[in-house]
Parts: sequence; C-alpha cells; structure tokens
Amino acid sequence: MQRVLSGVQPSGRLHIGNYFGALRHFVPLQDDYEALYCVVDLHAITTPQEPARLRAATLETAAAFLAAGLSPERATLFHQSGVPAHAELAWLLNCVVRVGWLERMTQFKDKTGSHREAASAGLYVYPALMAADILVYRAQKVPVGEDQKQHLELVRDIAAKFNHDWCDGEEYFPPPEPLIDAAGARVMSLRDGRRKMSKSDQGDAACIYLRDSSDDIARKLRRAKSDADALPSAEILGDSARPSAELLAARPEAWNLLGIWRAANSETWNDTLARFAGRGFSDLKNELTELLVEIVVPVGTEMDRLLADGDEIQKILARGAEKARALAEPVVRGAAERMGLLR
Ligand code: AQP
Repeated sequence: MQRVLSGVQPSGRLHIGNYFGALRHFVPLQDDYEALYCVVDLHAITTPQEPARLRAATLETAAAFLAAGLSPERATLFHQSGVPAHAELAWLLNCVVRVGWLERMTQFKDKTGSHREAASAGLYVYPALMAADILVYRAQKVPVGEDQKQHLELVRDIAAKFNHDWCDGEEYFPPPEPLIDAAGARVMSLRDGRRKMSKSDQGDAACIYLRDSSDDIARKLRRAKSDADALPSAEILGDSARPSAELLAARPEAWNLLGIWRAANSETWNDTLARFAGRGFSDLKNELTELLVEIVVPVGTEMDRLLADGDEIQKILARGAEKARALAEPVVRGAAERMGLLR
C-alpha cells in the first residue's frame, strides 16, 4: 500500500479554505493508502505564536481532522513535535538544500513582503522541514493545494540531491508526487477576493471558520464583498473547464463566492455558472449560506464535542506519534549513517 502524508499548521482557527482545500480530500485517502496526517506545530512556530493559543490550536486542528471524518484506526493522526525525527531529518536536509533553491520560493516572499530581514530563519528554511515531514516516512503521495506545488517540487529536488550525494544513486528517498484534487478549491478572503482566506488573517469577517454558528455564516456572507454586475453564465469560460487568471482578476469576489459554492456542492464550474447565470449576488449569498450551514455546522458541532474532552484528543495524538516514531526513526538513522554520522 502506498503511503500519503499531509499536515495542517495549528496557526489559528481552521476555516472553510482548509476544509475544502485539504481536510475533505484527506478523508477518502485513508481507505486507499497508508495515511499519515499531522498537526505541524513546528511549522506554526516559524511565525510568532502565543504558547497557550498554540496548544489550543493544536487540539483544535486535531479535532477538525476527526470531525471531518478521519479515523485514528484507519489513519495515523499525530502532532509533528511528538516525532523528533522530523526536526532531526530537517537539520540533515538543511545541509542538502541550496540557498539558491530557497531563494526562489514565492511563499517566503509573499509571507514576508518588505519585512524579510525580520522574518525567522525557520520561516526561510520551512521547505526543508516540509521535505523532512514527507521523506522521513518515504511517503509516495502528498495531497496538497495548488499553493504548495512549488514546495513539493523542491522536496523532490532535495530527495534527488540526497540520493545522488550520499547514496551512490540508490533511491533512499523516493521522489514524492502531489495529489491535487481536480475539485480542490482555492478559497479567497470574503473581504478581498485577491487574497487567500488565511488562518492568520486579522479580523473575523474575512473567514468562515469551521466552528462558526449558522448566524455567523449568514452574517459574514451577507457582508462579503461583491460587485454591481449580474453573475456570469457558462459561456464566459469558452472551452476551458475553469476561469482563467484574467477572468479571476476582473471579478475576484464573484468568482470566489461561485467557487466556494462549486467546491461545497462538488460540482463543475459549468454547472455552478448555469445555476446562477444572470442572477444577483444576494441569491448566491442566500443559497450559499444554506449550503454552508448544512456542511460546516455539523463539523463545528462535532469539533466542540471533541474539544470538550481535550484529554481524549491528546491520547489519540500520543498514540499516533508513537506509531509515527516507529516508522520515522529508522529512516532518519539510515540518512544520518549515510552522511557519516556515528550512531
Ligand atoms: N484559502 C485556502 N483555500 C484552499 N486551501 C487552503 N489551504 C489553506 N488555505 C486555503 C490548504 O489547507 C492546508 C493546510 O494549510 P496549512 O495550515 O499548512 O497552511 P496554509 O496553507 O498557510 O494555511 P492558512 O490557513 O493560510 O494558514 P496561515 O495563515 O497560518 O498561513 C493546505 O493543504 C493548504 O493548501
């Protein structure tokens, strides 16, 4: 059975972007793969985190895994810092990855903007830790959003260089492949359709969180940014199955709300456009509210139930970490030996 690995940062409250872009796709994979899903707390601390909030967000992220439908019996659910082999292999890989490669990573540039000098070194070498997360399990498949494709390419480069430099060409680390779901969505902020919906977004109105109530969802969608035109019809796509970058740039808020509908209803762009063609934003917002309440509120309610007993979640993570350590430790040992480190 092939192995998949993916992670979510406990850097804030989980939102519908995390759900439609990641969690919902994780669930069916647990039946077809040996699946490992981790709460990547070591990634979260690459930006400042308040300790009590980080602990709470770690439990909340694990609760979201479970509420979305992941089963601790079928998948290994754990917290990254519970498996020290991730950090250990990350150091070895820091000595493999080239600065020139890291310099090309657009996420670092996007996240730091003009404050590059003040960013943590951890944020800069984040891709080496991501490489370790995957390679320490020799995972063959990695479910990622479009935004992570560049990092995964780098992971493949790091694996190839390690194999070449230290293993006489033996494929010690298999090159992992992305699993990008065609129905996957990139959900944008409700306040600015050009920016990604993000956990670390300041202000509540830009995100629909998984634990939002139906009133919160209705209010946020009512106030979501819109424009003055009627919604487009399917003809605007031409021969393409999805809106082009030009279309997205011209009406980012319209495409975002339509895209959330499409993802939530698991349908094609053509079907979504056919449904809303020529109608106004208020119709879309009303129908989207109903649909999201139906999907999101049960997930949030289950998260609340699970979080009422945080001990149980901690036990699940601890058991998962124990299983993950048993897989990861021999791999990091083998890598260290190949590099000439005494064991
Ligand atoms: N807006 C989004 N639309 C679709 N998918 C998304 N993901 C995140 N935001 C969106 C997917 O969720 C998974 C977990 O993401 P992550 O925690 O590793 O970090 P991220 O992508 O940086 O998520 P955030 O919410 O934007 O967090 P912060 O604010 O901390 O940076 C990934 O598979 C990601 O593709």
